[in-house]
Amino acid sequence: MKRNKPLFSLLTSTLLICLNLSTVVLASTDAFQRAQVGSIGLLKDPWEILYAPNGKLWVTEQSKGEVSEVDPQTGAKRKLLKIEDVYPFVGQAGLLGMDHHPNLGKGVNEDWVYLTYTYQSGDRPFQRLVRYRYENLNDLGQFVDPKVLLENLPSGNDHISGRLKVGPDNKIYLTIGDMGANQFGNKCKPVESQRIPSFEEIQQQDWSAYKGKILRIDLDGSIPSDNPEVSGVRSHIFSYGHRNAQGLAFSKSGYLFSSEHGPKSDDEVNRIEEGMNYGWPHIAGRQDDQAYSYCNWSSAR
Ligand SMILES: [Ca+2]
Repeated sequence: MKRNKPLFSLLTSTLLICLNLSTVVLASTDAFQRAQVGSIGLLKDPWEILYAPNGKLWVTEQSKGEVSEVDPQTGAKRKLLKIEDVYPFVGQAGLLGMDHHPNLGKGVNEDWVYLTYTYQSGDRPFQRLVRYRYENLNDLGQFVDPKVLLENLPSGNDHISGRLKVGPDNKIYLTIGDMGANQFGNKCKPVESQRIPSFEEIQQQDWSAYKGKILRIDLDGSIPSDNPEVSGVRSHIFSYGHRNAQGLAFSKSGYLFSSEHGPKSDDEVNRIEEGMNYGWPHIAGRQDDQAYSYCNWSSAR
């Protein structure tokens, strides 16, 4: 949690220590320290950063389609994976979220890493969920044996979201945004965050209604049998009415939280519960009488 302290107090409680040319640590009486890992330019456009079981950082670089291991002490960087068919579509597309199975490295043959990225099919971008196996030979790990779990998911050039977490229930949670519909270059496309897929769409594996949703996915890509029914239809959808939920985290007690970008205001942190509607595009932030009103430009085509 960020604590607000007067600037003067913060300055007087901090001590700048230079460890070496590439590392600067800002020590303070606070519980947090800030350090620069490696040189400027070490990473191009990092999108997901997580701790691997060996204490190294695993980082996705969005436009390069690469996953690297970075030593948080020295900044040494080593490539683990390059995904060749990542589609560097303009805007927010590319290699996005990543998480690993909680049992990775525990010797129980569940050394799985999950990633989501944009690819091209025909002339359109889509999002894909893939699984790799982490193989550790002589302390030099690599990602091998790719397997596509789910594809033809909505993608685009804006508000793709793409945050991915493996929950304590061993399900994959994946955020999919509203694709920036109803604004800027996408102003003629309607926001579909409230659209619920029909039974027939799900039967036909048509995932086009997944825009503006948080998905809950079995580890093999299928629809969990205990997912909520929304308007009578069970699908990968766990919650809906989202704009651009780029943050996803589980608390120690198992609650799922998500941060979400608002329309120039009303950024949100939500506790995500199954089957719930989080309001977009009819409500931004709290439901109140403040300035936000939904102007559906796409309906004026
Ligand atoms: Ca909302």
